[in-house]
Amino acid sequence: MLAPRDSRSRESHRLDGLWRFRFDAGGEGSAGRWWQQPLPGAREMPVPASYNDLVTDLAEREHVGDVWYQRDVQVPATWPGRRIVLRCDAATHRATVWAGDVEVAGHAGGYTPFEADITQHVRCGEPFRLTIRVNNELTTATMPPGVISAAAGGRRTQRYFHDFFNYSGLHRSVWLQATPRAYISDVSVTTELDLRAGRGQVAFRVDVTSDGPTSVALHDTTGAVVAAAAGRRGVLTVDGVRPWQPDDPYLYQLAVEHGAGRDADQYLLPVGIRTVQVDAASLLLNGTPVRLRGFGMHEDTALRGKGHDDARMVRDFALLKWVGANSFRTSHYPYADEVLDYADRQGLLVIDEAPAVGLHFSLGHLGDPGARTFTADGIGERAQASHLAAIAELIGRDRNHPSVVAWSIANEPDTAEPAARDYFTPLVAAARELDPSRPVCFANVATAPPDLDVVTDLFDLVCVNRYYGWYADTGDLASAERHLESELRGWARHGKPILVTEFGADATPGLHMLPPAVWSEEYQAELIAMSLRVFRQVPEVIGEHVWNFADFATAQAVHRPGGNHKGVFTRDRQPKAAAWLLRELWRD
Ligand code: BDP
Repeated sequence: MLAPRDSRSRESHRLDGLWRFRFDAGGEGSAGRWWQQPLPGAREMPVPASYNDLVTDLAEREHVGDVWYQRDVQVPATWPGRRIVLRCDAATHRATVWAGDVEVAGHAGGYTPFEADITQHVRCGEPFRLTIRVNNELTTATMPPGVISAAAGGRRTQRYFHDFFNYSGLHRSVWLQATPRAYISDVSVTTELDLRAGRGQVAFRVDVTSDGPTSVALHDTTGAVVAAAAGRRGVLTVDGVRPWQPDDPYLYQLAVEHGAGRDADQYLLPVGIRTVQVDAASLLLNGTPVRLRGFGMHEDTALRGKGHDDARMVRDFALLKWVGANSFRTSHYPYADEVLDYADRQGLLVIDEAPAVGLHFSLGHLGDPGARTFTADGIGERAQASHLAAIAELIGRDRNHPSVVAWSIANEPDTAEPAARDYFTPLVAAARELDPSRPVCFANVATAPPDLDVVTDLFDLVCVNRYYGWYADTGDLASAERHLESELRGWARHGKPILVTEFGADATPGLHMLPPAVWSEEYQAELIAMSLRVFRQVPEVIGEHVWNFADFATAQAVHRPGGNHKGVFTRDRQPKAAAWLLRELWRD
């Protein structure tokens, strides 16, 4: 799906701000057809934001079920004859949308956009009532999964198997857009490089909704056309190419035109020309081995929760650069479009992850000992269908970003369970078919070491999350060092690049201990230093992503005081001791 980008023929307005809002624990709104009137008993709530940390009542903060958002939207008087589209960047986790009295869209999946053509349901120059019902229930049919049970007082509680708070609401912008009636519905590009010849190639495919001429022109940053072609498919050759690379994230602009005269549509797509390949145990960017330094992150801040915030994003990227990181994983769901666009411009490398987390019903404090995951009533066919849709939406949204170097299709599934193989085989095949140009990976869990894991051979990279020195060998870094190295050598037998996608320790900011002990800033720093030492001993290890970039909110749990404190930055984005250490170790 094409992101909103204004052009000669396209105009878009963010509908951000305060909306009318109401909780609906009993599901009265659907029966009472709340979309047909100004929302009864409404308060105001900001969009984009999670609503959870803006309320003062626990039942509301941890509400399970529907909430309603509503506002009036003025349609510009200048839009007659245009196609008018309503787009929602993220409604977590499921939404139904009404324009006036008419239901125009429904969508499942909390971190990817959806849109509706509302041309027939609105009048130019007049306002209409926009209503969005958002539901945050997680079940064994959703990604991520969860289980709902009844609690005292008729309240329902939501259990889930992932370690971040189930923030809910309209987390990203809602848009009103206008395009020509006959329009460009999709564009995809893949790029190749012949560095010796100084030549790049951009293979393009354009989908349109009507007959008529289609053409593309690639512009450099001065606006000069460096290559052009007619038609909906083809390959542009760029002589004297300036490749996209982390220290020079050069972006061309592909101008796609469809149709003729006043009604022609134009879509403008930033394009970075670069290649990504796996060669034996190396990850090659533009033909050269690249070592990944960075973090698993979260979209998480005080008050806004998972609401997208440009201010947070700019600070996060400034800290990534300050600490010497070159990459991050969008753990554990697709991040806002704005983040991927910014990564393209900043030269950060991204492992882009599907929202498939918590597919492990016996894991640690979140699971039940001995529980099986991949069963008909558990993560079975319904979950697999949602997972497949989530992968398709992730790749459909992000495949044109040069910053994205791999797809991660799950975090810590129980891949020691034999049934995991049948579950994952079609998902990996689908990811490859949707995008043959990037490696596919998943983040392996500690309970599925090399001798128990049943799926790793299906993937291109070996990504492992390991907590030696924290959940295992707690407080004993000498044993942790031995065990970490020995396990990584076990993974090296696959002959593929190994990326350690998680390792780390909680640290309470301001807690200092000599000798270092768990929860102190010193222990977190020492564990990270030890881990980096080990990674440098194992040639197949091509990168390290510390867990986590910053402290973040989780569900209430006895060992999560105010959340997870494995951040090397605090939740308000200030450095702990480990951040200073990484800055020493990572900066070239
Ligand atoms: C891993 C998960 C991550 C958790 C982390 C932890 O992938 O989401 O937050 O452990 O326990 O199991 O801190």
